[in-house]
Amino acid sequence: MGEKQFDAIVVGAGFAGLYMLHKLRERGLKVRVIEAADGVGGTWYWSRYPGARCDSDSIFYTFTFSKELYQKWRWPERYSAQPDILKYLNFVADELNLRPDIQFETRVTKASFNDKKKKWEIETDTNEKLEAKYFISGVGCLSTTNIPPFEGVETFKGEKYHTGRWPHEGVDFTGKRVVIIGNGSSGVQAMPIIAKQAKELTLLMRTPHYVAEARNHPLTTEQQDKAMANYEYIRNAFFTTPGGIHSYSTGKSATELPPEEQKKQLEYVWESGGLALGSVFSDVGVSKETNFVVSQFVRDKIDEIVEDPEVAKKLHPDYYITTKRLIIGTNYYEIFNEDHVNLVSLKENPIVRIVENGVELENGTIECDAIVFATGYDSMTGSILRMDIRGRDGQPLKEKWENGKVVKTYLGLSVQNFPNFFMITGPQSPSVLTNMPSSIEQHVDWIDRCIEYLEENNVQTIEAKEDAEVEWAKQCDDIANTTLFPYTNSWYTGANLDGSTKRSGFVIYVGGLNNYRKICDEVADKNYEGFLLDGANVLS
Ligand code: NA7
Repeated sequence: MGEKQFDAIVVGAGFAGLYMLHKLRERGLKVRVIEAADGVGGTWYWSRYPGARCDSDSIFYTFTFSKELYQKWRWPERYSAQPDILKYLNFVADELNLRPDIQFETRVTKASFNDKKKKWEIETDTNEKLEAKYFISGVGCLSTTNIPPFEGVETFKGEKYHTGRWPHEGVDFTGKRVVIIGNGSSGVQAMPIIAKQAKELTLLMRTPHYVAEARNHPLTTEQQDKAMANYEYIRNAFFTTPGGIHSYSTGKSATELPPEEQKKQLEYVWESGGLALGSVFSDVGVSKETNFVVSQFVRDKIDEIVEDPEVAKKLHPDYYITTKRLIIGTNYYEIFNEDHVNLVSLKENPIVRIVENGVELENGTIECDAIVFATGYDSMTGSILRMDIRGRDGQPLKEKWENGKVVKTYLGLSVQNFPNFFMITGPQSPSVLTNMPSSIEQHVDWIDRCIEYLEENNVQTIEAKEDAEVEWAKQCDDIANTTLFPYTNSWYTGANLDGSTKRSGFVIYVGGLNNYRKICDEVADKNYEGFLLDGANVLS
């Protein structure tokens, strides 16, 4: 095999790319990971905004495929801060000696399937041409930043930042007037920290969101020891739970409980902190009655915390709780009691344009020294489509997916007409609703097992069959339609992006990681049912 020829090219050196490299290399394959940054980490390399922190408990937000690796690392806090996750991924890269097979500071620009050679030809922004049998995307669902096309954005004379591309040296907002646009997880985490420094902080809010208290705290040595001893319990969550994480639940619908018991349970999870508002009752995602009980509880909490009733009312979310990702924050609602923190509802007072000295709203201009865009990502498909991926006959993936508007995959893993192309945490998989490392391990293990099968049976190519894609899209839609998800516009449907990229169909499998895993395993057990295999020893 030549210097530029590989068995597999993997894009991205975050959790996904690192584990994929490890697995395939253990299988004896020649693998190269291509990574745009100058270090490992993926999202956790770039997202260095103040307060950046994971919203899964750290003892679950970690690899569990190796007990030895799991037990070698101690998480310092209940929810890991970005620098600690980045340290962890560097530790993993060193422990598994992954760096020699990662090419940093390189971006894949194009990948085309050559039907004659049955190989992927990969081009990079460093003008290299590489060849591989397998082309695997580990680019993640939330990595291509979205700055909405506000008129005049280039005319602003102050500082501009996006939370997902924060300067590595940090930013000092002391004495500055700061406007922040966006109150998703990133904005909610950043605001209390920025508020401590800034002379004035104004949130321009399009949709109020539900924010549960994190109750983050350092982990004591005793708690860390317990996590190590509980390795099997933690690993088990990756396999048996819908979210790949254990979360407190009564196992009952709120409607089965008297109001005082509902309140007691909700108070308990509010005080314990974290994502359990979404799991305390079994049917919060499907029953309007239960959903109302939980969402009203949060609205009541907002009224208790925020002193000005007008401001509190503006902060009231009105969509079904958990149909957008529940946000985990620390002292978020509290900052609105501070005199120098202002809230503008964009529904009442929309942005007209960005001007030299601030943001012009319908009812006047807010002057500022810095604008923080906490406006999220071109989610699910943005990073995949940024690469010019071409399948058989040069068909661009962009064309097949109509620029991200219509996603067609089988299991979120494979695409018809794109042989030997795999996606880790791709659209139409459950990943964004889960603890990411749980989904990543499941995807990587499945792809690895598939490649083992192909190699052992001398199969040249594998790809989704067209009818399997149609059926999978239908399955994703059908399951979503039994829940409250379709009632809410969210980035799950691409609705946060302005312009042409709104999607049809539901791009997440909402049936849970545990069920998804079973489906994927059954497909493999049945010699890759729904896939077209082209090779010597198997019948497709
Ligand atoms: P999110 O969750 O996508 O949040 C983006 C925020 O930006 C959200 O409040 C959006 O409002 C707002 N936004 C987006 N476009 C606009 C425009 N045009 N005008 C005003 N406001 C806008 O991204 P995050 O980075 O916070 O979090 C991403 C994930 O990271 C999160 O789910 C966790 O998994 C970790 P909207 O709510 O759409 O009205």
